[in-house]
Amino acid sequence: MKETGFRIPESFVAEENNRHSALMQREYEQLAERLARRGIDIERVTEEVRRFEVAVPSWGVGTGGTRFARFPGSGEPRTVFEKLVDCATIHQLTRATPRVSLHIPWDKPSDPKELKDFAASLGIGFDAMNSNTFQDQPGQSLSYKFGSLTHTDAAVRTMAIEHNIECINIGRALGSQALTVWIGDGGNFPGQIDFREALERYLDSARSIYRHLPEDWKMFVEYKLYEPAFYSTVINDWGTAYWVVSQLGDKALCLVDLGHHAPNVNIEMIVARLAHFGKLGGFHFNDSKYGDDDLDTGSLRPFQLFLIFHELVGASHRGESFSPAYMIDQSHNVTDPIESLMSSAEELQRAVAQALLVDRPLLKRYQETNDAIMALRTLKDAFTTDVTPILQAARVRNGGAIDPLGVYRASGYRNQKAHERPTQRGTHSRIV
Ligand SMILES: [Mn+2]
Repeated sequence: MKETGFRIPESFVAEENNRHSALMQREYEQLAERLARRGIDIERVTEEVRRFEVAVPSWGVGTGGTRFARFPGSGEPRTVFEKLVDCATIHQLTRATPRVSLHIPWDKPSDPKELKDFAASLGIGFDAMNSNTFQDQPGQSLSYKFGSLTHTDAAVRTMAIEHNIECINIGRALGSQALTVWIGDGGNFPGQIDFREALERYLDSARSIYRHLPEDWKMFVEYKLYEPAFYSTVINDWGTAYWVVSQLGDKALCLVDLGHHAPNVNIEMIVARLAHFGKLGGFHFNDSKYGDDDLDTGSLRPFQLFLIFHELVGASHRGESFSPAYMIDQSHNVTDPIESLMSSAEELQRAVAQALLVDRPLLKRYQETNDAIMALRTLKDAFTTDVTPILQAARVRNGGAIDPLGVYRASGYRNQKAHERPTQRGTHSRIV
């Protein structure tokens, strides 16, 4: 078994929790009283938050970078094993991230069984597999420069299909149950691509992958407005993705990456539509100011995140049987990636808790009487409630830290890793 190096001792987490537990308990009781006056049972909310889980991306624990440069931090993971140790630390303190979303070939295991056992020894598992046909790998016989699953050359399409099937096979060995497909295919000039034929080729290729999907697997089709194709992208929006997954079959679903839309797009309504149509597969969470997904989840638009979870809670109240896969997909350029991922998991739990506080019967009445201002007020009453004590209680009850960031910093984890991991070999950390 591979070495884990330094791990934060559980006794250290317990000691840190002890210092905060009296205050936490008092604030939890105060919030319980306030919520009870609104007819809300705090315990019901806390238990829901305890059940919320989000996957972290293997590529997210290294410093990302931009098109211009990458400034590595100290103690960055150099291997997939070291990445798993960092992911396990995030889960140890937050108890909200029990699975890792793996990227192939950046994190291709030489022995999937060994990697699975190592992850299990750390108390974590594997979420959706991510294929990569948007860049060429060393020694690759053909190039993806002009596309992959939609390439005009059938030989390139076959290579891309086979790579996706390889991802499924590795994922099966690891215990994963989903494949996320994102392609960069598209055109950079008007006239370069025949829009219709490119999409038809995508569907043909996707069908070949879908045929290899195990019975208990899902295939997520991820769309993105632009980049690297700056004029036209083949799978550019939710409508196109919806058409594709509808053609493929029941196991194919749409994946919503929050950063993959034009500015100001109403993402919460896209979420409502996909849930309505039974084709919402999952999320890549992040935040964005312009046209990319480089900001931490909830760092800029927490209200939008709340509105998305408000739609999800609404869908589950209607009894619709769906369980979206929640994953974080963000690049960390100036922060310690572990701190960013822990904070992002907490912001997601916060949005879940706030969404559970919405007085839905009241909102319904305001909608039916067309009272717009009171409808907004009903949402804002939930959104502006400080649910921090609920998040703290949920973490402690799950065995995590009251203050994950505080414990992480006090533990000296990063300094320990800086000693253990002295060399900086090419850590792949991009956004997809
Ligand atoms: Mn993504």
